[in-house]
Amino acid sequence: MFLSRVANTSLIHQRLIVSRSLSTQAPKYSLAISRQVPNSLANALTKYASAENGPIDMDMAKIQHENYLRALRRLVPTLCLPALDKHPDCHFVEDTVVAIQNKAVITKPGHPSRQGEVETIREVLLQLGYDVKDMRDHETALCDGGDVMYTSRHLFVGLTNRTNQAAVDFLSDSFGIEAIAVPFSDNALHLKSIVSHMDPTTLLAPIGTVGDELLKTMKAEELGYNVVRLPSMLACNVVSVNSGILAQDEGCAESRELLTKAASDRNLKIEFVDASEFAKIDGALTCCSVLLQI
Ligand code: CIR
Repeated sequence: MFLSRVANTSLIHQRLIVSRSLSTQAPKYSLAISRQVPNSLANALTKYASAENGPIDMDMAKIQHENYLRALRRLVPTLCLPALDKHPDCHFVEDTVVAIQNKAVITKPGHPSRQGEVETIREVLLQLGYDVKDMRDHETALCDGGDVMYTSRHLFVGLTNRTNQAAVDFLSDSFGIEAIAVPFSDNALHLKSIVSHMDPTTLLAPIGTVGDELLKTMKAEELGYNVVRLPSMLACNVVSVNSGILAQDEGCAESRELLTKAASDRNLKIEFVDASEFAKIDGALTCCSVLLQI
């Protein structure tokens, strides 16, 4: 009893310390991790993408992934791990880990076919000297990293078909940051399929009720976020790294124009990459890398 009270007090204290250090400064990333596209990609999971997009074009997917890596490497050195052909979604590395400063939580992805992807990521993070916690040690927690958005000011976690409340608690305890759970209607795969951040005070969200509802649930306005609204939901998923933005070249000229202006207003370089093959399997841009501050 006494010990557990001491443990609780120290946890609260730890959280307060971390909360005080949350800042509006964008983090400096020193490394990104990605993974090659597996030859089994055609068997990747898909639920939300329109069937009209047609089947995966394997050659095009590999070209798009290479272009993504080339663009990312202009912003941060990027390690590309070998593909795991047994796991058709393995290059969506974002779902396997959440890393903040020197701490990392290896997730237990919400779909069983993805759970075997995490072990190699854990090994890499241990090699890099990370303080690693493993969600697989928890009985019930499930989480895809695509549901976790850390803006440097807040840690938002979408409650979806892939991520549950036990994971929110696990992340809060592991990072010493009170995570904000964001209940979610079943209209996209992950939180970051709908909203992402350009910098610590700017969010991107789609115009329309899906965006309106999500921003309200996140209390984005009360928490002091400026929101850039775009006509295309796919365009709202950007990788924000080291004064640069990787955005999707997904055919919506108005979204492209609004993003270009928003980036220039914030002194951020912006580069557009085509990820249309990944959109066919519910993937976007953030999902293809994990950003690290080692
Ligand atoms: C899946 O359903 O798990 C994959 N086909 C897509 C994962 C995309 N990940 C992400 O946006 N973080």
